[in-house]
Amino acid sequence: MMLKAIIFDLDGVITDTAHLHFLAWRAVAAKIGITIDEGFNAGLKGISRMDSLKRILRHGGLENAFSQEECRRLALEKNELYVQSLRGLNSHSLLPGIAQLLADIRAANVRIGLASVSLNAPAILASLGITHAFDFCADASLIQHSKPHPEIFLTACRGLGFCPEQAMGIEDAQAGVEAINAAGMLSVGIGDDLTDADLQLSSTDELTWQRLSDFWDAKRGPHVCL
Ligand code: B16
Ligand code: MG
Repeated sequence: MMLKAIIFDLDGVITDTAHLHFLAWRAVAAKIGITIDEGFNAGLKGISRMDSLKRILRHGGLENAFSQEECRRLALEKNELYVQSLRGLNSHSLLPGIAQLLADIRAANVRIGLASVSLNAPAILASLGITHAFDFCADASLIQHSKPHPEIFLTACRGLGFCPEQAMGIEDAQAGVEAINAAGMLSVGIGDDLTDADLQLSSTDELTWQRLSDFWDAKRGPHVCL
C-alpha cells in the first residue's frame, strides 16, 4: 500500500516542550502543596491541560478540594508560566534530525500532518519557523477527547484526505502510541519504554526517511507504485 501521510506529535517529537510543561506544573503544584517529579510528569505527556491538572490533584490526594473555577484558575496559571517559557523557542529548538526528516518527507511527496492536543501548538510551530512544513494541523480546538483516544489522529488523517491505513504516526508518549494504534495507523514510538509501538526508536536522531520508508515497506508493502 502506498504511504500517503506521516503525522507528527509535537511535544517531545518535534521539540522538547515536555520539560517546560513539567516546570510549569511543578511550580503550580508546589503552591498547593503537591510535589511532582519527572517520573510522574512522563504520565502527563499527551494528556490535555485539564486532565493533567486532575491527575496532579489526585496524585496529591486533593481531587475534591477545588471548585471548577479554582481549577480553571490553576490551569490558567500553569499556562501563563508555560507560555512565558516558550519565548525561548526558535528554529534551533527542533529536536535532532527533525528538520532533515521534514524536508525528505516533502521531497518524497508524502503529506505531513500534526496531531497535538496542545492549544499552544500553532504558536509553537510559528516560533520554530515550521508552520509551512505542515499540510494540516489537528490541535485541541478541533477535538473532544485527548489521547489515548484516536480522535486527534483520525482528525489529522481526515484533514489530509487519507484513511488511517495509508498513514504513519510518530509519538513520544504512551497515550499517543495507543491513540495511533487505535486509529489503525502504523505507529513509531520515540523512547525506550514505548513497547506498544510498531517501530520503537530511542531518539529523534534515528528518525530518517530511509528508516521510515523501509519500515513501511516491510509492514504494508512498497510505499510507492512499482
Ligand atoms: P496545552 P502533544 C500535549 O501535547 C502535551 O504532551 C501535554 O503535556 C499537554 O498537557 C497538552 O499537550 C496540552 O497542552 O496546555 O499547551 O494546551 O504531546 O499532544 O503535542
Ligand atoms: Mg508528545
